[in-house]
Amino acid sequence: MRTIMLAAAASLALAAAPDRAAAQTMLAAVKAKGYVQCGVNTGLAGFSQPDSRGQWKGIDVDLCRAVAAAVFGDASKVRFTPLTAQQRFTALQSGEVDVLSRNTTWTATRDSSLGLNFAGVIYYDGQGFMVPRKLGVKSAKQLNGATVCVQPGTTTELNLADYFRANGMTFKPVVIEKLEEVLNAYFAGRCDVYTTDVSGLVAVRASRAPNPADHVILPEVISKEPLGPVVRHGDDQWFDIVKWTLFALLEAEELGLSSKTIEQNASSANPSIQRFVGATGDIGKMLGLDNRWAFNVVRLVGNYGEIFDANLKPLGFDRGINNLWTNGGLMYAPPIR
Ligand SMILES: N[C@@H](CCC(=O)N[C@@H](CS)C(=O)NCC(=O)O)C(=O)O
Repeated sequence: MRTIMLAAAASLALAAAPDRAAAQTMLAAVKAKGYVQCGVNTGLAGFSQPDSRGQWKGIDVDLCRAVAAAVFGDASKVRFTPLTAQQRFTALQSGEVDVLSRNTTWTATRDSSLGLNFAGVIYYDGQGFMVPRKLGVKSAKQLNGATVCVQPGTTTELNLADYFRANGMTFKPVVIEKLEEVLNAYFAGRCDVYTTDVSGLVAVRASRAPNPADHVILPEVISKEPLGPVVRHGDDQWFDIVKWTLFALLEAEELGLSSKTIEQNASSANPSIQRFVGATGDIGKMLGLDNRWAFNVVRLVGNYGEIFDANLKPLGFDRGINNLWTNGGLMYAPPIR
């Protein structure tokens, strides 16, 4: 009896083995092709947008570059796939991209039934409304009957309906997939209101409005929009790599390590810094990476504060709740040990 059961277990193990052997890990696949394929926004200032030389810039882009730095010790080993809100999840599910880093809100549905894992939060946001100043609107509560421009496949569309229903108001949605076209519609006056994440409103007003002062962002923030990088279900090691790369950006800021100082500080006696730069411990190895993974992230891309200041500060963003927890914000990395 025992022999039969053992034999049965062995044949089961044998049957399962070819599958396991055939399935290449994400890390192995990324290393084999030589770059990280990263899904980004089609063009949102401060988050991901090509500059005049065609170089992608923004905090979401820098997260992709940081993953490349962690994996390859080279932040340039990354390619970008611009995706609309509606295209993004299919692109990740189908394997067209290895990571999606595109102002995407962490929700229960996306994290479960869409087959995805959120690696954390790179920017805590909330949804708001922008209106032309000349309408004289002071509060979202005055928007009853308004025509509202919105992009499909977003949490924005869902929150918009909830908010108007909850406040006993009606609205006429103008739903347009492409960012360029939805903005053209709003700036041409085809809608009274443009709604998206407040970060999107600030970025769009600063970078696309013919005259930014002609538009006001209303005071109401109607939702929670924790934005962060996403991977597919099914490869925990890759999930860990993206998650800890994001944490490394935060931890570096907390430890006072920046792209400018990390080489000098690498010899610091501080045990947390020693572990961070890979002088002690085997954190990199545990992730399947070089022990200098986090050192490379900061040396080549910077810490979270540097990335924020380079990309978002010039557009008028302040740190607010995106400050480190030690400065009264929500940004907090678990211990790298
Ligand atoms: N955070 C929301 C909204 C994300 C979103 O797609 N926002 C629009 C408006 S700012 C956008 O980024 N559009 C750019 C594009 O379609 O490329 C979500 O995850 O659903």
